Amino acid sequence: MRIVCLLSGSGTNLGALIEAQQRRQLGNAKLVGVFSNVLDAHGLQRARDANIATEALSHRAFSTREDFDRAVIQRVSPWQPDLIVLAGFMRIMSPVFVAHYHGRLINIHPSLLPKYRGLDTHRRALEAGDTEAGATVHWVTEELDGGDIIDQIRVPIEPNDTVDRLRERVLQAEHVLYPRVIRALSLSEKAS
Ligand code: NHR
Ligand code: GAR
Repeated sequence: MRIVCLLSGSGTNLGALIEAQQRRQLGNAKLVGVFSNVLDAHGLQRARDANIATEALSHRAFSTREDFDRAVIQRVSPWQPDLIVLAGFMRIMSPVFVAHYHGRLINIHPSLLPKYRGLDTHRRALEAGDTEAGATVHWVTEELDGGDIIDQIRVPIEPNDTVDRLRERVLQAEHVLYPRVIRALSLSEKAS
């Protein structure tokens, strides 16, 4: 199963996937390409260090979301992905992109969906007085963070938590969850 990762920043989730692959813990999945909309994203360097092909294209160079999405498809399609994984990818994709990769596109989101779609999830969980937070892997549809849930991981919220501490604890949990989900998907697909 050929995996392409889209990211915008640090790429610690990509790092966890690379490590899982090196430990032979990613089932039949193989990372074949990494794309970023941020030209100097640290995640691109992680990919290069692991000898994974990279492409980058700034959304700022495009006047519409659809034009950007079509350009992303052009960069990504030569890699022939069976699965595209969003990992800290910060651009909402238009229906052009979602339809093209329908059923092959997943995201990791830092909340226990359906709670807290969108951004600023940790602050919202703390302000609500929640006792647990977590992360969710879901299929990507046109509805932001609204596609079917594949798997979740729960993280306790501690009495004197801050946004930064909670974010870090959820991120550590994501590094367990994402490799687990991708391994399971790769093993449930035939002829991968
Ligand atoms: N695209 C679609 N169509 N559907 C989803 O469910 C998506 C998606 C693209 C990304 C990740 C998501 C998250 O996990 C994701 C899910 C970006 C924003 C956002 O508001 C919101 C949610 C997510 C990703 N982005 C702003 C935008 O205008 C830019 C914000 C910024 O650059 O900092 O695209 O949370
Ligand atoms: C992760 O917590 C991920 O769930 C979140 O950004 C972080 C990326 O970390 N995604 C979003 O908020 C998407 N809007 P990473 O770059 O270190 O993998």
